[in-house]
Amino acid sequence: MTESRLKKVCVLGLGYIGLPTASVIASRGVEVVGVDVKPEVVARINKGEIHIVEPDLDAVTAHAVQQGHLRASTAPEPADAYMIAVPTPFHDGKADLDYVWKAARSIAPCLVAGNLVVLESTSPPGTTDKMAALLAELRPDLKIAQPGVEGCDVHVAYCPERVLPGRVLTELVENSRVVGGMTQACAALAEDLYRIFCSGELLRTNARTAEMCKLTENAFRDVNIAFANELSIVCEKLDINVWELVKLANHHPRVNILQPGPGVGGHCIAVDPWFIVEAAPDDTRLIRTAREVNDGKPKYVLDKIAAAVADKASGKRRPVVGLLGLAFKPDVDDLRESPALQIAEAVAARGDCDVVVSEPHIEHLPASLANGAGVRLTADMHEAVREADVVVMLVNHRLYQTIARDELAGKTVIDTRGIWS
Ligand code: SAJ
Repeated sequence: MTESRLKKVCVLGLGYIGLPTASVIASRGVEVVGVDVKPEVVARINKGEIHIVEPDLDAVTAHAVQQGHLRASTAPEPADAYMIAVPTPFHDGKADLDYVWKAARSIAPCLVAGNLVVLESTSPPGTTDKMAALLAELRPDLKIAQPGVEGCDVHVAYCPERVLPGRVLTELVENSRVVGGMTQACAALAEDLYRIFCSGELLRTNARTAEMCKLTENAFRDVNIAFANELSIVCEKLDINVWELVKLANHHPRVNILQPGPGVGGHCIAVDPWFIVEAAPDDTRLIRTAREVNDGKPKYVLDKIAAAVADKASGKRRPVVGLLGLAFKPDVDDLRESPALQIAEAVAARGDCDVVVSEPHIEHLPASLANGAGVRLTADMHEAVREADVVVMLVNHRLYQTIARDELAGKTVIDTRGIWS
């Protein structure tokens, strides 16, 4: 990697994206100040510890802090480049950009000529333009980049993150990045920033296209998972094994169907397509329907569980439902927007069955389940299977591959991930 013009970087938001990004840049010997509004997060990072679960991130962060390259703070300070990686939640059909505006307001007093400001947070098209306009309003003494107008004091760009939780450190470095500059010069300076740590291709475009590119990638995946989920329902009606079907169809050189599941979770794929729907509500029938298909899948699974519980109810004792997995996808501990958790909450609320939950990546049940009568977490997945009359496979964690077929004998099995198909 070449010597960068950018010697000090300020990263705003030390969450699932900001913290790994700050740590990786610092690991290249660049001075990094990570900023977060939560004092407890700042204190922890300054001790060389992390507050999120991501393979190997603890060691990279600890080393960067020990070497003096990474510090955390609750307030931004002057730097050469600012990266904004704050949450952009979606409420009531609208993207909530408050954290972006707060972050922009917080760095405005620090800006000097020659600076670069990059927005990484998932955002509706046009957000970077609005952020630049806000900075221009707050700092009339500086020429802040505006779309397509070359010649500025402060460069502005949009560069979406694209890393897969669980593989963040590898993908941060190896994935190609779309670098959307307000101007050519902005894109060139942003490219310098990403070259510090990124070995993938850096693909230049304008900010608006880069914003849409991020949304498009996740909507593409959502639409394709919806196709698989719809197929799984059709196949069940037609008495066809969907997993075998998908495997066979994928032998065609131009077919690549994704895997059906209990629904789509996480804070990206289940959310980002709505940003496109919000931007063009009358022209997004497919994207909206895909969201509805995926959001409808937990209810479909719940109906199957209800039928199985009714079938097992004998009058002598309450049937036991064994739920395997709560996370939003395999091999992570993240329960946010998890369809498995949504299903578990609804089963726990039924009141006509006991529930044994296995989730190898957590130590305590989340609050939404912890108070339910007849719900308990076990660290032993085999026990969850052994005690259950109805076994529901919700998350195909690698560890579950050790559950033998014999253990399922005599039980009603609802396998939403096809691991026993
Ligand atoms: N899922 C299925 N079937 C599949 C694949 C996934 O049901 O065949 C489900 C998962 O179980 C999970 C959900 O979809 O509930 C999303 O999981 P994921 O692994 O597809 O994606 P995320 O949310 O972990 O990360 C995505 C990635 N985007 C794409 O692959 C296009 C990642 O690269 C992005 O950086 C991330 O969103 C983000 O932050 O936007």
